[in-house]
Amino acid sequence: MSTNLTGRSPRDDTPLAPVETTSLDEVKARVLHARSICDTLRQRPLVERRRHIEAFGDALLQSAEPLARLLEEECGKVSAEAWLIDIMPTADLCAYWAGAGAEHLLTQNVSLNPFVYPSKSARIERVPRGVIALITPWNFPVAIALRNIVPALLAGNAVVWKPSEYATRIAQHVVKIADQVFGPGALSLVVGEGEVAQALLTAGVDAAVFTGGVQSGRAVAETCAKHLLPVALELGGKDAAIVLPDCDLERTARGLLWASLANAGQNCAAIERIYVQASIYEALYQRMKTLFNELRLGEDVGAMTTGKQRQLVKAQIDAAKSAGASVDVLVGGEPEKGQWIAPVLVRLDDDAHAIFRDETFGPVVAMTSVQDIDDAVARTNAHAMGLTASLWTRDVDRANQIASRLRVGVVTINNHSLTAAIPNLPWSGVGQSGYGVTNSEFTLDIFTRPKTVLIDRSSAKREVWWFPYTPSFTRMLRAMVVLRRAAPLTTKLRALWTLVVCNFSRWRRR
Ligand code: TXE
Repeated sequence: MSTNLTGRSPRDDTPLAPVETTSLDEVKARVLHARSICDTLRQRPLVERRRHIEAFGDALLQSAEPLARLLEEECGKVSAEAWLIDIMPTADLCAYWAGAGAEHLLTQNVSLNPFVYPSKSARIERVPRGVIALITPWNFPVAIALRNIVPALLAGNAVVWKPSEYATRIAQHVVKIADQVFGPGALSLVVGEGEVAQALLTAGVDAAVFTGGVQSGRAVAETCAKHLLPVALELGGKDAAIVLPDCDLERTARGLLWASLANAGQNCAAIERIYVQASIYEALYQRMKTLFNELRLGEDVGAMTTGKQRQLVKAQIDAAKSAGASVDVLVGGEPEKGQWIAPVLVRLDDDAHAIFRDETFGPVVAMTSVQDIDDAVARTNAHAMGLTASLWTRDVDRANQIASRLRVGVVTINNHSLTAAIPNLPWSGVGQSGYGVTNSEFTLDIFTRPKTVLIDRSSAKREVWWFPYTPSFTRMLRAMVVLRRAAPLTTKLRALWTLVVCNFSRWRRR
């Protein structure tokens, strides 16, 4: 039986329009329908699919105003961030996939060694998987979803999407636009919580893409393993920023603040651990404190999208205070209504605290000093998650060397948390940050599979390796192995002679 998802706006507790959840039977029906149109989608020429992606991007931008309002109402974003993170990147994303990105879907002809494989040619086609299950979180409900929806549809798949229960109205808006461009059912929606997501995974889909927390990610991985379903997981992060003494202090202070607090810190690539070399620690802290106190809650920093997450972050802040951390709280307090947290700037003597260990996903800037670079690298790499990290220094050569030692999917030098918006750069995690790749041609591995087609135009009645096997054939194989391994020249010449003689006698029998 279907029920309604209800909710209140994180900004001011205003009730949100209820949304009907999808019953488990209806989930199966959506997947069946998606499968029924798979052939049609797959057979659309790539040039037509490219045009659709262009039109989809344009239609989304045409309806950006209502979309931005929904992002503010349903997720509590400040207006600037709704535009900056969820809406603006759509243009680049669709332009990339309609243009250079689509080239990666073209069939590749493969040249084969004509002596070993005479008269043969081969090609590799990128075949769509069929029906993709997409499960997404609430923090960037448009951007994260589109990074998967756009390449999945371009590749010729149908997508059945289970958005976060905290961002369903936004998803409905996106699906309505997709219906107009791709036709009904190419992108379809199922609404509900984890149970609906699990039902989707077991309803006969061909691959799954999940972005969300580690706990749910593990549940998804278990189900996919049971059903041998290919899956890409993008989970959380506990990103570190490493600050060297020769950094540009002003740029670094501003960059660290932004990347810690953008989207109220509800970003898997938010900076959650700042490791500063001791000689610059005090100066950096003082500058960050000044900039921090200039922030405006509600204009620069948005609300927490969920009450659950707000409680979790509050508990981490309280625990840090009890552990003796120095905590600056943004002046002005929190509005009475809504899910607000006044951002905090936390200073700790070491990183053995929950706020440096557990994913925070909230408006917290946490910093500590380190002895040297080796110390900073060791602490960064010690975490079970490894999504992104940044290095702040004027010495780019040195930064490049340090970057190669960091156990993360993305390293940014003198910046942080912008690469996910660049569609031709792969985004992936290490350890508990998941597996699978978002963006770039590498993401096509989850949306397509390579299919090899080999054509033989030989007029010979048999291949040398076909039955019957003879002693001369085995001698020939031995000679081929000798030719492929290190051996004295005389041995190689003897092998070559054997090969010619045996091949000739076998060829005569064709
Ligand atoms: O995410 P969930 P939540 C992190 C962040 C946060 C934590 C939990 O640390 O505190 O995750 O957030 C669906 N099987 N990130 O609770 O639950 C769910 O309905 C299948 C990082 O919102 O992981 C939603 O659609 N699916 C992250 C999606 O999973 C399940 C962004 C994500 O929700 C499921 C968000 C189950 N058993 C939170 N249970 C990032 N990497 O950006 C829930 N879901």
